[in-house]
Amino acid sequence: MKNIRKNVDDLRSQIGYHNYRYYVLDDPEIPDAEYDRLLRELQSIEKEHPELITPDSPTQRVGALPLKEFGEIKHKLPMLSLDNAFDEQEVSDFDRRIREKLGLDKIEYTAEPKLDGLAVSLLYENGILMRAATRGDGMTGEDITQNARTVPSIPLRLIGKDFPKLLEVRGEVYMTKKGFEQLNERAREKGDKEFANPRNAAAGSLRQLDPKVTATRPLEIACYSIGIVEDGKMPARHSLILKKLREWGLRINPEIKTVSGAKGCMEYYQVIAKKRDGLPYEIDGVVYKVDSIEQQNEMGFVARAPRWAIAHKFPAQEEMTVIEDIEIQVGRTGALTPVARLRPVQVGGVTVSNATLHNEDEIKRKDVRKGDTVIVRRAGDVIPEVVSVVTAKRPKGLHKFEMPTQCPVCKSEVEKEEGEAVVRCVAGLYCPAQRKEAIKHFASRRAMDIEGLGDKLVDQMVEQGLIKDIADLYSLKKEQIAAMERMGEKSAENILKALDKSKQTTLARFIYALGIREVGEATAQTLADELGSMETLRHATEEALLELPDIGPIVATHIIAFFSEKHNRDVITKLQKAGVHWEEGKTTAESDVLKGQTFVLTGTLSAMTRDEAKDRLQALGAKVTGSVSAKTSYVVVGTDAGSKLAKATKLGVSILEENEFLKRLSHWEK
Ligand code: I6G
Repeated sequence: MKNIRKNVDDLRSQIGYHNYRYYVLDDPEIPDAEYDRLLRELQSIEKEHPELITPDSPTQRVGALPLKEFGEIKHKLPMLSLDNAFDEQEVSDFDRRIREKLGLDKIEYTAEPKLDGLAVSLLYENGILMRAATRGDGMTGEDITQNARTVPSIPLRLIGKDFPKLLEVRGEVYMTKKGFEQLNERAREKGDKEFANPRNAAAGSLRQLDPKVTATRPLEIACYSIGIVEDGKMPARHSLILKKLREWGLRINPEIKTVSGAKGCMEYYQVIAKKRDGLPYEIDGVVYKVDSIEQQNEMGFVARAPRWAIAHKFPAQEEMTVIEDIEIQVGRTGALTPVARLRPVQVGGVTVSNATLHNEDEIKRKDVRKGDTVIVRRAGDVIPEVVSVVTAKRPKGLHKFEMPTQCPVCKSEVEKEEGEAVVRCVAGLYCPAQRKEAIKHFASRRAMDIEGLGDKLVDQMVEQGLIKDIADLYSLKKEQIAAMERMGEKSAENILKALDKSKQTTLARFIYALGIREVGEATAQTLADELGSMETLRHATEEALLELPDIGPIVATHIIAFFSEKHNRDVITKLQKAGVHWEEGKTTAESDVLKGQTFVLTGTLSAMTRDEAKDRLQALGAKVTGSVSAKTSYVVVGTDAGSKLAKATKLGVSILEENEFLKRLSHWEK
């Protein structure tokens, strides 16, 4: 029996250690299968010897019965809130107040991202998790002990020996963006209600009466401070306390940094703001805390917030407004996209008056109606979207939205392909909306690069019947262009020059410019490199296309469909007759030093734009794509690289920082 007890203790320590490697250090030592084996071994011994089961055993995370309601827990020390700063001035004022009160010139702060989750308190007695509570009203929270036990990154037992006998740890329980997407996808599949955002999903999951439900939710914790401490010593600086917590197996945020003065705080804010979209979790600001605990004590508290900490919030990304209308836009490929015309509202410092509603399924799922009050969200550079309807504010008598059964522009039929959410106008280039978009794409910088031929000009030319297809561009007369709104003789001349210049192009650009569905720049480059001429592409069979690298059945089908239309073949001939030409031959690259190598560019480069870098790499025979996969040869990273860098690291893809990239580029170009 003694041996069995020892074996059980051993297994628990090993599992605890591997949990620590995985969740805290983010550096697992053993494969998942080996971890599962250890856990199964422990489970099997505990099954034979139930008397050896203890509440802190890693097998006991889930098991408690559903509750009728949560019990209450009175916090031994109140769980305070934080004051907010909304701009640099308020951060400066915060720093000045502290310097003045302490009579110091410079203050050291610990800065960390403010995660958008739910604040919790974890109480460890002799290193064992005894109790977990929500913040509640700051004085009394809900007893969520059984639910907290199911969160894998919350240790049931601390590592080491030097922790205080009683230790309260505070932190944020949150859901990653990916976990949230997956949870909502599952909900969608089952027809359940989806969560509006990761914060609600985390709060809803942690406040489930049945711990078995919580256990299925992808929750994580980041610890950020301590509460009550008895019988034990803690370091004298906040940053060192966090380091200690980490040693004991508690997860802290990897972005935490100690900075100096208000200037250091602002710099940190800028760095995190730039990283924000690439972080795997949502944050709504950063928190600065005076690092010295002695200084914190001297500062004390005001009302319910410490004077030694502040949350520097990012501008709100979500606001409420009213949908004044729902319009349908027809895109280049005929896709009908419903767009909400909004009562203009400031979101994160930008006026938003339009938001995408994606497609018919999304509108139905959210039940968005004209006249509804809605939450709009703007994140990073992406198009603002309608997140949800505030149903409590819905006026009586609003009609459900119906997707049109005809193209709103050309009145042709619309169709929905099997398995697709998108409804499309079937008229192709006969539809003026698709024609406009096709011409804009043809003229765009990465395609034929016709400088000065902007969207508004193309709209007018199509509306006035001046151009019916892309080839008509090359027979435009100066007077015709000059007669357009906001155009004159000089600008018309410039456009004619730009049109003339665009006639000399490359096969890859030309293929891309045609706007064949699913044929982006990288695919166009492959087709040009591999097939070498327009003639070969025009006559390529599906089998021949499928032989080419990275061309799958969907792309192949679209290419075949494009060339089977007489209209498309005629336009190409017309363009060639107008003088559009390129050098034919198996590769458009000037050299093949990098043939077979695939690059991804991410972040901001200082020596050149990403487009320039792309052109130079392509000239060396490399392929440049937008997403990282195991097949990527190199990821070139500039400043503020986000998720692509993270993915490259995870997949073990070679990373080239700008300096190294420039060195190699000049070597390859020699
Ligand atoms: O609500 C909070 C979020 C994050 C906090 C907090 C925090 O530190 C990163 N820190 C304190 C001291 C408090 N609330 C009261």
